[in-house]
Amino acid sequence: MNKTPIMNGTSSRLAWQRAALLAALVLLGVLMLGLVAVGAQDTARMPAGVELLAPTYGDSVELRITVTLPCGAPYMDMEYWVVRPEGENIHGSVTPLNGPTGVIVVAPITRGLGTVDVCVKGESTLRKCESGTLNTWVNGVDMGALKGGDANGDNQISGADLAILAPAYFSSTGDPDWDARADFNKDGTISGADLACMAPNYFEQGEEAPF
Ligand SMILES: [Ca+2]
Ligand SMILES: [Ca+2]
Repeated sequence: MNKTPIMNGTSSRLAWQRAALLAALVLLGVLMLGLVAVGAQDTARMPAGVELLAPTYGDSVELRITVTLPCGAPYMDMEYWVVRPEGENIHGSVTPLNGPTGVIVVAPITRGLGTVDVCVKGESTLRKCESGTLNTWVNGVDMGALKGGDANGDNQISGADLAILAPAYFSSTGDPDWDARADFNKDGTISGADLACMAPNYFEQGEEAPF
């Protein structure tokens, strides 16, 4: 007779424990679903963020102008022009461009793909122009070797340049008759090497500046 109330009490405690366990499991389930949902949301956001950071094709490109300096000169001040049918023209300088083969990097170019005209002139070279294209992220145009001997920088090689070289012949840096304008190969002396740099181009004229 005394056992029944005890059994009823135990049964009741078990029922409460089961109900509490069930409630805890339901709560845990809700929390887990929430975490999965937040994770999914973050994953969904990531590609959009990456897309926004990446430049769109054609918005910003780079032009690399390769120039071979005359007579193996190791460096030379260089001026460059980039002409485009659409978008702004570009005019700049590199002082000095390191050689004997140097690369002028023009970047970023922001608008308009297609053909470009590129001209370069070294401090003692004739101006040279070539065509290039802006079709991809990094574009190259090779100007080849520039012709040296323009001591006075007027874009032609003539008696006026020889008249600068002649009085400085056989001089070295620091000598009273030294004239850096005639040191076409930039070796610190004015010698037969500079005359040989100038001679094949005598009477030649460089291309006109595009703007
Ligand atoms: Ca000249
Ligand atoms: Ca020299």
